[in-house]
Amino acid sequence: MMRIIAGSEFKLEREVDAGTTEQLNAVLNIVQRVRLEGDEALFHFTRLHDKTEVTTGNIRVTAEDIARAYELVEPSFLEAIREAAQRIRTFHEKQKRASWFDIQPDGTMLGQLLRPLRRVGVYVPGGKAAYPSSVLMNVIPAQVAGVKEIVMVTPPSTGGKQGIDPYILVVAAEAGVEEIYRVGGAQAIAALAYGTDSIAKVDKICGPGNIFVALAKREVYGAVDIDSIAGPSEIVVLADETAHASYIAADLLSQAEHDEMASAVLVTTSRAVAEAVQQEVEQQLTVLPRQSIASQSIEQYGAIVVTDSMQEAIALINRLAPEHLEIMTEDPMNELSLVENAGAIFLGNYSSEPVGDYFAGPNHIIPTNGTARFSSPVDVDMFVKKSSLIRYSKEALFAQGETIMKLARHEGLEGHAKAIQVRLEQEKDNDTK
Ligand code: HSO
Ligand code: ZN
Repeated sequence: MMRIIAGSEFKLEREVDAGTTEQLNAVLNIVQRVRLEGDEALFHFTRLHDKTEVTTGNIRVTAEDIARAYELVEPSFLEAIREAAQRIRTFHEKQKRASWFDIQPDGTMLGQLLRPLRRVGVYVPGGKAAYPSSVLMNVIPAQVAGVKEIVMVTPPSTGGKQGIDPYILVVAAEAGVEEIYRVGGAQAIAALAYGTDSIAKVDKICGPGNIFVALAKREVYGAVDIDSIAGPSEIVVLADETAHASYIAADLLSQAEHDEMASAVLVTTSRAVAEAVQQEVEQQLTVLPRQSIASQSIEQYGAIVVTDSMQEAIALINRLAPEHLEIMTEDPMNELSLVENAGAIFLGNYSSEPVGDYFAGPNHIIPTNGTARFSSPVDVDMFVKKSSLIRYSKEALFAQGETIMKLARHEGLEGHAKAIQVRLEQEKDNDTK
């Protein structure tokens, strides 16, 4: 039964898996060996952990593998994923930003040059969390940013005997990924980070994975960029007395079914809604195929919080900074203006979270575990880097040179001052470049 508690009693206590010392040591060893030994270690650990004989000749997924995968997937799934991809692309196109140049009256030009990362690696996990939708959510923003080379890695037998799950292959192909390797785990992360003979190194690694993948990403960070390390899914629903209990219960369960560690919380000003949702959750759980996962999540990390006022409810939400927030109140725009911390905000009765998980267009890779306080959903910017541009005119340097030298000398850096001075002393020179 989902507990009903008062606002003052609620604290989300959830230890997110940081890995054991043994796991960390295993990962350090794998990363180090792949860095030093390349393919040999990559193949070795794939044999050891994935029980698959991967070689230079068969590590890469071929055009025939893709063609075979297309024969295995349901045509209506293909149609649905194409429509989703289109919407996700349209949304992310709106995020594109241009380089800018600012020319000042003294002839100085300052600006910012935006360039896409050259090569990005997307990790696709095996097992129950191999979501085709997440492939789109990683690949499309990178493409929109202009990343030329997007490479995917995934464990060799996610689809059991048939090798990689055909749905994953088809979605990757639909998204336009042309380079896919049959490796996973910490060894795949290390190969992407440092490069081997068969996999060229990338500039950034993204995508979710198990604890070994998460630890490996942490370990290689610095040699490459990584995305954030995602925690279990979270949903908070904010409701007043006008909300529908059956919708709220269904939405809470939709995220509770992801993971035993997922957290689904209702914050409401209405005692009647709280009680109705509690009953609905019990009832709806009985017919949910993933009942066992969802009920563990609900028991451990779920709660119905009744607050005395809307202000108290919103203060609690801002403290939690949830990954997903649904606002089901009379006019959600009123509450929206007070929300400061939430990764994705769903407004009104018809914006159920799965709409955003699959189809609306915004990214479903969103900061978890309170990190929406300072970070954002995956977007095009995450695949772009910026270069500062400085072009001084002679006039500007002459006007500001003394001031710059003052700052340099204060720091004891005479060489810096001289670099300015040598120019100021060339006054006769009428070169204005
Ligand atoms: N709600 C998940 C994303 C997802 N849902 C994928 C279904 N498939 C984390 O935002
Ligand atoms: Zn979901």
